[in-house]
Amino acid sequence: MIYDYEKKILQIKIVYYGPAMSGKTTSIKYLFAYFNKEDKVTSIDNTVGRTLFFDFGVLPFKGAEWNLNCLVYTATGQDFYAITRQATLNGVDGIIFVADSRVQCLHHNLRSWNELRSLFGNKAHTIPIIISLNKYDIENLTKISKEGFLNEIDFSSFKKIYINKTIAIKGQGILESFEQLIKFIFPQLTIR
Ligand SMILES: Nc1nc2c(ncn2[C@@H]2O[C@H](COP(=O)(O)OP(=O)(O)OP(=O)(O)O)[C@@H](O)[C@H]2O)c(=O)[nH]1
Ligand SMILES: [Mg+2]
Repeated sequence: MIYDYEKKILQIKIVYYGPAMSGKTTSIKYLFAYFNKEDKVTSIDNTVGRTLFFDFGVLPFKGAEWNLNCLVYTATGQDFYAITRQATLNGVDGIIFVADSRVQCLHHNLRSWNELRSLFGNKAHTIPIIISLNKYDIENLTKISKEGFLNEIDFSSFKKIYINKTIAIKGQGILESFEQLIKFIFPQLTIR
């Protein structure tokens, strides 16, 4: 978090993290489109749209006295670029962990979750985290339930954690997750 007292701007950093192909880029694109800022997302990706390094954009919000700039990133899920994930997490204020809710993806989700935890050490328990069980629209396949995932991660040791089912391709739950994360970071603030 960075305070610019002269310009009265508060800057925070939010990172969408999670295993490859879980829907991080789709989520951030929906979020920016919702705030009419779809042209403000810069993606460093390959020719088939897989994230190479990160996606990045700034969402500005006006407050009565101070303005808020949310720097939003996605980390690449591909392991070939794993080294970039640590850099993307530098100075982060809140995480949206995008999991693939299909039961066969549980192992991948947990591997990514454990990596995130190890990159943070003890700080992992105090940083605000939203878990997004994404791709909940996919039919005919067993899904990971909210309770099921929370039981896998010893969630009671986390201070600010919230879990939500999402469908990023339709934008379902994306705003709710973002708003909940902002609430964790600034309990007094309502964003517009
Ligand atoms: N059915 C369904 N497909 C989704 C959903 N969200 C994302 N997808 C699809 O899943 C694929 C991967 O989505 P991305 O947003 O590129 O995933 P990512 O997490 O950014 O992937 P990496 O950058 O490679 O780590 C794309 O084909 C998306 O259209 C969802 O909620 N439901
Ligand atoms: Mg991506």
